[in-house]
Amino acid sequence: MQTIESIAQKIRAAERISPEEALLLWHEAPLALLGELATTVRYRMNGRKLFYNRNFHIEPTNRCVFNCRFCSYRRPVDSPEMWDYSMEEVEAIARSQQPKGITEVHIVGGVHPDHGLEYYCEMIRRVKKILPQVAIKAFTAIELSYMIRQAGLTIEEGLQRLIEAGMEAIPGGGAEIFDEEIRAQICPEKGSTAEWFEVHRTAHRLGLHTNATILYGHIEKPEHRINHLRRLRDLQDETHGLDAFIPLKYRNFGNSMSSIGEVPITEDLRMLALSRIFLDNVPHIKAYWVMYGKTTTELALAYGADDVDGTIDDSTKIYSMAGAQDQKPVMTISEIERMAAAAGLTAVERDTFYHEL
Ligand code: V47
Repeated sequence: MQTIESIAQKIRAAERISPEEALLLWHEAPLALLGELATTVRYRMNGRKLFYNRNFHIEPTNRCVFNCRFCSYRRPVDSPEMWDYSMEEVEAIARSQQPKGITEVHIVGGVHPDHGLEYYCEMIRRVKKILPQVAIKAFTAIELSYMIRQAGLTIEEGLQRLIEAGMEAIPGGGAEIFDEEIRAQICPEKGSTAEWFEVHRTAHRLGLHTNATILYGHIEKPEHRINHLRRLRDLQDETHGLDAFIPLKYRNFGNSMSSIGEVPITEDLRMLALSRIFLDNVPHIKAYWVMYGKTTTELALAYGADDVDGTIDDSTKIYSMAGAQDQKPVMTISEIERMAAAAGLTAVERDTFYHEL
């Protein structure tokens, strides 16, 4: 019979664990042991480096054809809180970042009913013209799938056009939870799990690097989380195109699932540690500080995370609207360096592709 100690030995010996073993760890391993094992794997894969980048977000609109139950960001077209930036406003945001040594812009927003593929190619071209040195990581797989299908193209043809316009990487959003039954309850209209995988698999074939996320801490159970990780590990065995995995904790302010509440920090740490242990083929685990807040992010560094995302410069609203502590999210390089030092790590600036700068 399998014991926690025999599974721990496998992890220490760099052997892969099964979904059943991961589930046993989830339910029965002491949190401190998970921290120790995740840290062993993290040192093996990333040494004592803590990665970060200089980045900002552009969120062109919060109009969306979908109405995900967990989303605090979407607004209907007639709401005074709805925004839909013009191309000139997007350009002005890009221009405001010119002097800051930024290396990445992350562009995501709602799935707008009227803006098509060509509109977004034009947006990428204009941002790239203003910030030629900056890598464009743009659009969740769900936004991409929608705009490409609306244009009557295959995913491959649509991605090719975006790549020609200047898109260089795809963020991990839109994954939510891959289990189809849970997904149908929290985001019934949204693009499917199969669509998410089709976009990422095709992107990897075309040479794009992508990230993956999970939205956890709502109505799903530990087995759904492990199954989500298992599907990603299988994809990565096949394509090797995922750079980072980002567990996203469900934040409950201002959306129609608010009554569910939020899971405790101990569960965040379990999620991070099991992600690091299970995804033995994904190089980086990102503790997205904007979503966790800075204190939990610091704890995350003892549970497998080797990346905290970036400086952000108060450019994203998705999490402040969902109840995150930092209503104006900004992280300075010296804050990141202090956080790294407190964890016995060295802060390393990276670009979008994890080249050290
Ligand atoms: O897909 C929306 C999530 C995601 C809530 O790839 C929520 O580097 C919690 O994917 N509570 C978009 N989460 C953000 C995202 C992301 C963020 C940072 C870095 C990267 C990357 C990707 O935000 C959505 C959804 O899963 N989300 N509402 C909420 N109330």
